[in-house]
Amino acid sequence: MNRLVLAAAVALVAVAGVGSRVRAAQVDDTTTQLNFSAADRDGDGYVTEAEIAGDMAAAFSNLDKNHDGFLTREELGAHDAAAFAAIDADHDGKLSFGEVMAYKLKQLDTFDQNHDGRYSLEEIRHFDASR
Ligand SMILES: [Ca+2]
Ligand SMILES: [Ca+2]
Ligand SMILES: [Ca+2]
Repeated sequence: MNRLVLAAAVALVAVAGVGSRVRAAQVDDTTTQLNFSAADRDGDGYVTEAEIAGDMAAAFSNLDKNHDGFLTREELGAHDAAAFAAIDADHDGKLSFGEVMAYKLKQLDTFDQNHDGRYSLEEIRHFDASR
């Protein structure tokens, strides 16, 4: 369970583009597959938006140290200021879960190649390769 939450947290940090040290370590295919199977909760071979939301909620609450429903720069640690600003849609200096989800879904959207609203491992591989 801890490993799953950690994987989700790493995925969130990587997706958020914060923590450049994490991102500098190339996402290898094993990591992609582990993250994918962790996210594919019902094991049907596709990650849906609902499954992503579940995954993100776990990662989000893990990072939200003071549990106020927002992630601050302090809570995220080392970060890329430009990436933070890109996610912080209302520019209040903190990230709501809605902002993080919207950002992730927007990023993922272009990789939903057959536009069925879910992501296969192959589609996620393209996503990871693009980062
Ligand atoms: Ca699934
Ligand atoms: Ca917080
Ligand atoms: Ca905000």
